[in-house]
Amino acid sequence: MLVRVNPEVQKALDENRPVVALESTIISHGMPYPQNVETALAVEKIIREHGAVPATIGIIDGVGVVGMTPEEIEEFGKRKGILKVSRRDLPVVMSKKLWGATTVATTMIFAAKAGVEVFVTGGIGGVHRGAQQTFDISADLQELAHTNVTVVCAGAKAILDLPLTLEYLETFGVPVLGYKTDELAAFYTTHSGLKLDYQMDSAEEIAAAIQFKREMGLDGGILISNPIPEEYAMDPEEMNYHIDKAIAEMEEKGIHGKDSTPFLLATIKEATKGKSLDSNIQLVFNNAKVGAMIASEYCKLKG
Ligand code: PSU
Ligand code: MN
Repeated sequence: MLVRVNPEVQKALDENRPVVALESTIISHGMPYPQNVETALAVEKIIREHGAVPATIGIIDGVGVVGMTPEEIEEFGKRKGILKVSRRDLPVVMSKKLWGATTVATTMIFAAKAGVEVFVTGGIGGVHRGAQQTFDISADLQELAHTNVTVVCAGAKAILDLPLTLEYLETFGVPVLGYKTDELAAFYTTHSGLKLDYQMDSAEEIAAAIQFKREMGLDGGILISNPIPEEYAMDPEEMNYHIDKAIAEMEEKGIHGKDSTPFLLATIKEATKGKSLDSNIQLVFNNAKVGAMIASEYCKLKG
């Protein structure tokens, strides 16, 4: 078996009711226990309250699970040694029947396989600062280029080179739509200073754009940039200070490849004494609301 779809999720899909996919790297590598499990379960609740069925995705004994049970989510939050699995890791983790946390890229892969159009996360991977030398560009961006899933995020962290990330997405034909703003969101902060070409003011407008992309056969994802609510946003100057320090420490320690993102996230979390964790949780909640609304509108258009 390659993919196991939760019966409740399958039933919703069969009846053209809204489903929202969620990733598991944010659980196993993005937040500490027990906040990771509490957040994952609270996000699912918000999605239900907004009329959609949540489908948290992860790999259990080599099988892609679309719609983990609360017990499975709890286990994901606690268990040691769960691998961070992006596209290139997938064949090995499946053949060895391991547990794996799905990144944005692999969550998109399983969501698309199951027929889930909308996926909610916190931040996506992107072009890292210094990528001109290191070639460190997240596989998330290539997945957005090719796989038919709409990803709702709060932009990307300034650990990345945001202008280059936008250039990359443009080259690969990925629409980036600002929800109620025409500025790219920067995860902890509302403002990135980067202008987006398109502002969308309702879930209905976004659903229509998704439908045209699908009907035209323009394969690939759509990225929705939904800024963190102002009251939970962090001070950009303080964040940039911590980010620069974390990047310097990473270079000093020679950390690279798939360990870069988790290292930077953990270091920044330490440096802000958990303040960043609160923001992180709130922005995911906010994305869950918007994602459920988009999934609902898209079902109406299809139906
Ligand atoms: N950015 C965040 N939080 C995260 C991640 C990124 O702010 O948890 C995770 C996501 O799962 C994303 C992955 O898909 O890191 C990107 O890792 P990499 O840069 O190695 O592709
Ligand atoms: Mn990388």
